[in-house]
Amino acid sequence: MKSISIYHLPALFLIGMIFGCASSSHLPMSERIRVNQIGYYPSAKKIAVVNSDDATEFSIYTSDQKTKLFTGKLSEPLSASYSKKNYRQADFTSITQPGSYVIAVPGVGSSYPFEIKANVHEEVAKASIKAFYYQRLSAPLPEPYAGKWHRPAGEPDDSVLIHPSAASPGRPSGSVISSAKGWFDAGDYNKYIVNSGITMGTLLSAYEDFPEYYKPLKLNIPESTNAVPDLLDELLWNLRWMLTMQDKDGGVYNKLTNARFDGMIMPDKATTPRYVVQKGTAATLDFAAVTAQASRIFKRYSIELPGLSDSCLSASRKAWEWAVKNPKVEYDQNAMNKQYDPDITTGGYGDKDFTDEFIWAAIELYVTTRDVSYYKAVDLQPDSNWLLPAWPQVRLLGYYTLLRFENELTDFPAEDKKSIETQLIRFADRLLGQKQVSPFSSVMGGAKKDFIWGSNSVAANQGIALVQAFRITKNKTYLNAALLNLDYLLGRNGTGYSFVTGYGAKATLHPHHRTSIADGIKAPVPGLLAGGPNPGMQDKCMYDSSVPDEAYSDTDCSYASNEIAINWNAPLVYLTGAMEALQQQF
Ligand code: G3I
Ligand code: 9MR
Repeated sequence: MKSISIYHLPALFLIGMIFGCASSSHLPMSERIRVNQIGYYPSAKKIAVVNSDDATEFSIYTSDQKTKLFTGKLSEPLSASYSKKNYRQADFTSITQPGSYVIAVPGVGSSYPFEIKANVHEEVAKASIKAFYYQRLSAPLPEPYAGKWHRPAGEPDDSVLIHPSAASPGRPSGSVISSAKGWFDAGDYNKYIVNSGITMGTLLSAYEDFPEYYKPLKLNIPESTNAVPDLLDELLWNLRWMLTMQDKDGGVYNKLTNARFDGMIMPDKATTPRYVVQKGTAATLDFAAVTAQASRIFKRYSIELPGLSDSCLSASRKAWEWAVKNPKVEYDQNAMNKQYDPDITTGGYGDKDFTDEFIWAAIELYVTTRDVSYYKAVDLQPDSNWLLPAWPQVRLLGYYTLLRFENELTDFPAEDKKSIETQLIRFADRLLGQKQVSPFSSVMGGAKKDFIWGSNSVAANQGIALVQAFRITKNKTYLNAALLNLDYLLGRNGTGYSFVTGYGAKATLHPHHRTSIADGIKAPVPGLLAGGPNPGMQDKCMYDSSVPDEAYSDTDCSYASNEIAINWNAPLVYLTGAMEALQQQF
């Protein structure tokens, strides 16, 4: 890649301020200039990309386009890996002066406005957590907390039917349990343990990695006045639900669901019968991991939440024991439907391989209890094939935990520690390697396989892996790359959208999210991360492009590219929180 030259900025800035440079004559906004639409930290890397064959120059103006601060040279054209369009980079890292700006490119137009300032991602970091509040079931969302998105309670889930697939001696088919609270999963109103597992693990890890950042963070939720940090209060809403999903024998139901997806209605209008469905090994182990991790975190809050930590730990142990006795119970929805009625056609989250879930649960139990028998119960590193966390792939969550506590774990063998650290660095270096091929300068998009259903969670989870590598090496290359992936999510990408509802001049407006569709309010519920480009286009909706990094449809039809989901928002929470917490390092 050719180096990008910029004029001597401080001098130019000074000249601009003294003489007040000419206005750009208000170039029209052009979506061909891609920026992080929220903004940049003063001392961080700042890149925009411009889709142009022939432009050579760019200028930075104040966002009213009245004052030009400087002019710089665009890079040579870089051909995008999939669309083959020409993009040129504008590197304006040297601008450190806080303010609100646009980039203007003659013949192209001006960019969406963005800011340069400290704490620039604070609002989006908070909104990404508050988004979970908007997903709460079983309680109304009053206006003081929910603003214009206030609404009545959805699904009380206080009398949920035991589906025949879930019948057990104490709980025959058709009997009723209470399984209230929780977040609804995504655009649909169902609650799935497997997907809650990675979501909760990611949120709890954000807290464990950055407690000093999260402790004072206020989200304006009903619990904001208590002594528990708001992030923990919010995830407690889902934890309380998860705890109800364990049968008396320790096994955990895969999901709480209606038989089929609701129409596009508000949650209080969704009143069809709800079932808990079949226990399974993946759900039970994910539950064991989450409750073990929650137990050690909530131990510090035993005055505010008496007994919670102990209940979590005993639930976790029981779940582990069930899974050891039932190590291969797959959730195969089609097979289940052949055997039982009614048929269940909502999300499957059907995983077939439980190796990673065993490793994650064993590690969380070991770290919480310091009982080395959990650690020894699994082959910790069955292979060196590291895969980014995703709902069917949770092994890395366990490794992150081991590294987080490595200095406190007296029984953690030095060779295991060394080998996990080495593998993590190798993994992060592989991610950095992909970055070279993307004109967007992000690791995200460097490989075609990044563009799966929920690809934006790939970008966020890559960011987390890079933050983990930074934590153990203190090498800022990883941290810088993590921030560039956040830039990707907030607008510097092949589509030009900021994928977080409510944040960015051109942000996702029409997510496949029943509440946003049915509430009669123009603006979608804020802080939600859209799934993102997915050339699979399984929803058969209208897409502007089928190119991997452009195959995105901002229509509420598009569940394959424009749904939202808790397991996608959680890594956004982590990544935005980490960038805010670590911003002094840039
Ligand atoms: O398992 C194969 C793997 O072997 C292969 O290498 C890979 C290649 O792409 O595909 C893997 O399967 C994919 C699977 O996710 C696991 O990643 C499927 O192609 C893909 O269609 C599937 O997408 C899932 C989608 O449901 C459809 O089942 C998404 O991950 C998952 O996030 C999404 O979840 C839905 C819930 O079911 C219902 N609630 C909304 C939620 C979000 O859309
Ligand atoms: O709304 C559903 C969404 O939450 C799921 O992720 C998606 C895939 O399972 O399915 C959506 O529901 C659609 C169904 O699968 C097919 N008929 C249209 C439904 C709503 O668009």
